[in-house]
Amino acid sequence: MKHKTLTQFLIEQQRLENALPADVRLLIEVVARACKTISHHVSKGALGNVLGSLDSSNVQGEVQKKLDVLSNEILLEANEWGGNLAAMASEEMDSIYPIPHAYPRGGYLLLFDPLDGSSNIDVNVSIGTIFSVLRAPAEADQREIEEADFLQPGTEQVAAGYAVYGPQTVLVLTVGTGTFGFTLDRETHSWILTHEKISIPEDTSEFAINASNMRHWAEPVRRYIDECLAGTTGPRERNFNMRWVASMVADVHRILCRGGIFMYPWDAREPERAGKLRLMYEANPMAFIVEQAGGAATNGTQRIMELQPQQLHERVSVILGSRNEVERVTRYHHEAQR
Ligand code: P6P
Repeated sequence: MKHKTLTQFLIEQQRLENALPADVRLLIEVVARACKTISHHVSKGALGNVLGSLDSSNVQGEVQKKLDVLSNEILLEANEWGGNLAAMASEEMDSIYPIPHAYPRGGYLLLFDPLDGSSNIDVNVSIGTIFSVLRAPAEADQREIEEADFLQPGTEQVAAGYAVYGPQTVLVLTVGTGTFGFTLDRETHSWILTHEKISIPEDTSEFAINASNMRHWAEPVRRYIDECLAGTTGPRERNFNMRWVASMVADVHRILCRGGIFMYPWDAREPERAGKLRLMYEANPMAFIVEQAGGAATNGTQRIMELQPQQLHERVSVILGSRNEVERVTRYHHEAQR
């Protein structure tokens, strides 16, 4: 069977679904090529002198891994010259990165977490790159791009995707016409369509949460997980399984492949923080990908993609995956508010 490459898929999306402006197609091709380079460095591990931490921290105050910084640089250098972007933003950079005046400026904004799951880098567990594409406001054409131009709800995304660097390197992508997966063929170095129109089962018996935080959870989360743990002896009348990779990309990929619910909810450890994960370049792109695959994504009470961002690096509570389970957890939150 002739395999369809990412390039052929994107051209067809442009032609058949009219879903893809040429600038966005170029952007996705360039990001995908950068992910190939990141995959190469990740797979070299200790042989490539890329493991371990730097003595620097990112805007989140987290110690930066060598691969975090390298991956960020790869994405910046790959995307700054193309003429399709006005600016970029990254988990690894305090402020936005306007396209240098040496290059032509385009009409899109690219946001990314260059290497998500950093705690797993040095122990050979799957990690990934997450990205989101927004339009630059038209009125910004005549002025410098500002951080406020990025603060758009997730419903404004024109594309989103991730690359998971695991036993296979897989690129998962949506441009609003469904969610598709491409496996990197390491012999031809091509992205090959291997997951056509991914669909998340509406029901699941598998939850993903960091259970060590149990005593800090809000009541609705505690209620939901307690019911799962009660299994056939409780109100759900069936047993549940648990997975927690501590790499959002790996957990979300499993859910896209076989269903499940992923939860990183608000907890009382830092009550003023809405959650751990970042809205603009983790939760929003993953929510777009999951919704396009028939799943759901809320912060416990609201659809994540409808949240109005207030800050570039703001955090959010994340409940996403199989629609019926996400709706149940969200219902428990609404019941607790009454
Ligand atoms: P914890 C990785 O650092 C990350 O941002 C997500 O990819 C992952 O789901 C979460 O944090 C893991 O957090 O608290 O379990 O280490």
